[in-house]
Amino acid sequence: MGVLNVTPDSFSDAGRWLDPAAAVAHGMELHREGAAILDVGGESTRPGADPVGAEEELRRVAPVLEGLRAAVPGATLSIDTMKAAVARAALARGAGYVNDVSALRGDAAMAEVVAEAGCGCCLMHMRGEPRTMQDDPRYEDVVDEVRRFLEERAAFAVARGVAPERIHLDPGIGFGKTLEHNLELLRRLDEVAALGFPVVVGLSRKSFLGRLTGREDPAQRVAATVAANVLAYERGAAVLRVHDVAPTVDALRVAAATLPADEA
Ligand code: HH2
Repeated sequence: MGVLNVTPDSFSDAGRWLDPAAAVAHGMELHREGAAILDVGGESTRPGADPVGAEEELRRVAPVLEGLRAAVPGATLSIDTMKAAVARAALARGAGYVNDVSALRGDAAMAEVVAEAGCGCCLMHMRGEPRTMQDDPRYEDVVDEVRRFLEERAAFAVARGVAPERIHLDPGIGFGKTLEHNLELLRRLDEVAALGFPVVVGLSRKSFLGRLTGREDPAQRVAATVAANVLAYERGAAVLRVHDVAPTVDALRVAAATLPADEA
């Protein structure tokens, strides 16, 4: 899954793809490099980010979705949003996947939109909301809590009519978690995968990798990102959400070739 942020304030690529033509060209490149899914977002969820209204969010993403739908018919277009109105408008423009970091809690109408469309969706764990989520997060056992939360959200989605085979789960690396929480989730990712739903992991260029490597500039965290993604893959991740598709694809080719045949 390639990241395409159409935002002025995302943590690693703020403002780079605000021009729709540049965003579409970047999405085409990510697809050419091997991204099967293009995740288009119009609202930053970085820690401390201010919320954006649905109208502005849609104004940012609509031309990009339309452009990508025409330019890369083979890609699945994902809309990264917590708002049902934005998801509905994105689905009408050819998106086939809803990436909701609130796991259907942010907007009461979201479950119905996903169920009616019959599209894929990603339900992610987040403690609190982006503005406050990094204020001293604490867990008894982070993996256990995340696993229970995701299990409950998947059951909620199914009860609202979302087909179980369309559901992906995401532990929400960096969303209301300390460095140690993120590492514990990656160490024990197999416990999340054991829920039986495909697992999405979004760790690309995130600040915990900066803490581990001393790299302050997110663009300098590509090697750290690739290493962590290979480990996530080996522990059962099915979808890797990344800014840097080409090095990830190379690394996964090598990782897949070295796994036992029935696990690759
Ligand atoms: N992380 C971000 C945004 N959306 N979605 C899922 N499913 N999982 C994630 O880990 C995830 C996500 C944050 O990263 P990014 O999009 O690069 O930054 P921003 O939210 O500042 O736009």
